[in-house]
Amino acid sequence: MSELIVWTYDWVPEGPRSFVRDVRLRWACEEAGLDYSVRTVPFSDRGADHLARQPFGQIPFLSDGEIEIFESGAGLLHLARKSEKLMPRDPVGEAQTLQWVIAALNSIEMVTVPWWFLEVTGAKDNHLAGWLKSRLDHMERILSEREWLVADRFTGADLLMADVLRVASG
Ligand SMILES: N[C@@H](CCC(=O)N[C@@H](CS)C(=O)NCC(=O)O)C(=O)O
Repeated sequence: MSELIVWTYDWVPEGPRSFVRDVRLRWACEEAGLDYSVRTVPFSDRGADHLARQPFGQIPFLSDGEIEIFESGAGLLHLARKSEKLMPRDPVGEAQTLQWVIAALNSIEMVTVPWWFLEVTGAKDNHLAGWLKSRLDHMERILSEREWLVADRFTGADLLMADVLRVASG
C-alpha cells in the first residue's frame, strides 16, 4: 500500500469546488506515476488533529510515512524530489524549477488571491485589477517566447503556475 496520502476536506462550498489546492498534489502524483491515496478531514470541524498537521486548519497536506508536510508548494517540491518528471536533476533545471514554483506562489498567487477575494465579495471597482494585469502581462510575454517554464519540458513549475492562473472571477 502507498505511503503517500494527499489530505483534503470531506466537503467544500460550491464556489471553490474544482479549485481546491489538493489538485496540485494529486496532479503531481499522477504526472510522476506515484502511488498515492486521498483522505479527508472534516471541513466543518477542524480539530486538534487537523491543526497539528496544518496549523491554519487548511488543506492540502501530505503524509509520506513519518513525514507530514503542509503548504501545497512544499508538498509539490517534496513530490518533485521523488520524480525527475516534476523536477530535472541537473542543478540549473532544479534551481529554475524551485524559482518558478516560488514565483507561482509569491508573485502570481499573492496577487490573484486578493483580487479574487474582492471579486467574490462583490467589490464594485476591483482596485487590484491593474496589479493583476501587470503580472499577467509579464507571464504572457514569458510564455509567448517558450512553451514550458523550465528545461523545455513539463515540470512541477508548469503544474503550479497553471493552477494559480486558473483563478476564477466571481
Ligand atoms: N498557502 C496554502 C493555502 C491553502 C488554502 O488556502 N487552502 C484552502 C483550500 S484550497 C483552505 O483550506 N481554505 C479554508 C480556510 O482557509 O480556512 C497552500 O498553498 O497550501
